[in-house]
Amino acid sequence: EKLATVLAFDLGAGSGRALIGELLPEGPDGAPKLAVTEIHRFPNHAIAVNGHLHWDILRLLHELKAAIRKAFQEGYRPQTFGIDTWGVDFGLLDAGGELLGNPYHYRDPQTEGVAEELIARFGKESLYEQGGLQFMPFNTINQLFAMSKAASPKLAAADTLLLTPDLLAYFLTGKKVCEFTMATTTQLYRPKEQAWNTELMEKLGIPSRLFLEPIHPGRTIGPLTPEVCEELDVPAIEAVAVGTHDTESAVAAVPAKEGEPFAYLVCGTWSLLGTELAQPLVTPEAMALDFSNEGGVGGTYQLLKNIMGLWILQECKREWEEQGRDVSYAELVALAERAEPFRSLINPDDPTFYAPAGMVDRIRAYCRETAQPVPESMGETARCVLESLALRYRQALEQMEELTGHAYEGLHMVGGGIQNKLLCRLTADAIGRRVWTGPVEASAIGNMLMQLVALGQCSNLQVARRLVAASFPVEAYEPSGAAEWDRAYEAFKQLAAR
Ligand code: LRH
Repeated sequence: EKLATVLAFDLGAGSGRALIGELLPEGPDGAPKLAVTEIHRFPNHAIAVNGHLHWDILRLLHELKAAIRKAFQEGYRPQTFGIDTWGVDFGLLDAGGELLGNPYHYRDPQTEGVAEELIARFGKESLYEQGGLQFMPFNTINQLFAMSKAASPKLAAADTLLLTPDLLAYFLTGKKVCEFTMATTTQLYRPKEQAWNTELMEKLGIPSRLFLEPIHPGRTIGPLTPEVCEELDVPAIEAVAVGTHDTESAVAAVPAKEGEPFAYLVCGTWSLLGTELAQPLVTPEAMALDFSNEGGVGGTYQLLKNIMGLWILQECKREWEEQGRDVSYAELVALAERAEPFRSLINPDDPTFYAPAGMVDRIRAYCRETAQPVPESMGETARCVLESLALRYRQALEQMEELTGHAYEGLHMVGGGIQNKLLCRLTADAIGRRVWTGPVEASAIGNMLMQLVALGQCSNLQVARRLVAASFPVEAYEPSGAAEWDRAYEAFKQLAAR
C-alpha cells in the first residue's frame, strides 16, 4: 500500500526526465521510504536560428504530455506533478495569454558584454547589494536588458513573464504563477527585501508589469486543464509549485546530517558548490569571492558558486561525436583514468569555456597560452578537465569557509555528474576531505519532496530530508595523495588569478 504517488519532471540543459515517486509506509526500521522509478527520458537541445539560440519549448511540452499519458498507461496514479528546470530562462506571454516567440537559451549571444555594461552603469557593489547574485552572463536581467536595448517588439507586447518551469505548468494548467526559487535567479529580485526590484527594472526599460508576486514551494498551482485531460485521457491531477529551480530541488534532496551546516556540490551541466543558510549573505566579501544568494525551498537561502561544470566535457564529447569519433562517458572516464595526472590544467570558469562549439581547441589554446603541455588525446583532454574541476571545487570550498567561518567536514555531491566516479574520487583527493555521493536524481527527488509537503505527507524540509536519507544509499570517498594535490592546487590558483 502506498501513502502517496507523485510525478516529477526534471529538465536539464542536455536532457529531461519524468520520474514517479511512491511514498511507502514505515518498514521494519520504522521509517517511511520513497521509491523512485524513471518512466520517461528525452533529449533537450539548443536550437540555433539566424544567430540566436533557443529552447524548443513546445517539444518539451510534448514530452511532458507524453510522460503524463505514459504514467497512467503504466498503471501509476500520481496525485500531483511538479516541474523543475535549469535557472534564469523564461517565455513572454501577450495579454491574451499566448507565447510570444521561442524562449532564448541562456547561452544566446545577445547577452555578450551586457553584464559588463550594467556594472559600468550602476557599479558592481550596488547591483550585488540589490540582487545578491554572482555576475553570470546568463542572469535573466542580462537577457531582458539586451531585449530592451534592441527595442524588442516582443518585450513591448508582453504582458507576463513566466520562467521556464512556470511556463510549462501554465501550458498544462492554464494558471500563471511565479515560483520563488526561480524568481531569485533573475537578478531582478531583492532577496534582502523579498521583493521585485521595480526601480531597477524601470531604469533598464524592463516593464515591471511582467512580474507576478512569487509563491513559495509547496503551494498548489492548479489541475490539468480539461483539454489536456481529454487529450491524454487522464484525470485532472494537480500541479504543485516545487523548488522549480533544479539546483534548489537538488539541494533539498541532500541527505545531510540534521542541525549542522553542510557543504554540497550539485553536479550536472553546471557545478553548484554551496551551503544552506537561513538568511542571504550579501556582503562585500561574498561579492569579491563571487558567490550567489539564491532562494531555496523551505525558506532557506543558498550561498553558492556557479562553476562551469561538466559542460566543458559534454561539449568535447559532442564535438568528437560530430567528427565520427563516438565515445561513451564510461569510455571517456576510462581513458582519463589512464592518462598522465596533472599534465595540464585549466580554470574551468575562464569565460573562454562558456560558449558552445570549438571546446577542444579552446582547451588547447588555453594550455598553449599558459605554457603547459597541450592535451592531444581524448584521455588527456578529459583528465585535464576533471582535475581542473576538482581543483576549482577546492578553491570554492575554501572561499565558502572564509565567508561562513565554518569548517566543513566533507562535501555532499549529488546529481547526474556523480555517475562519473573519477570526478568524485578526484574531488575527494583535491579537497583532502571525505566526499559523500548520492542521490543521482537529486533534483527529481527534491521536486517530489515539495509535492509530498503539499500533500501533507511531509511537514517540512527536515522531515523530507530524513526521507531521502532513509531511502537512498550514500557512497563515501576517502581522500588520498595530499602532497601532489597541494602542489597542483598552487599551480591552479596561479592560473585562476590570471
Ligand atoms: C543548473 C542551473 C544553474 C544555473 C544554470 C542556468 O542546471 O540551474 O543553477 O542557474 O542552470
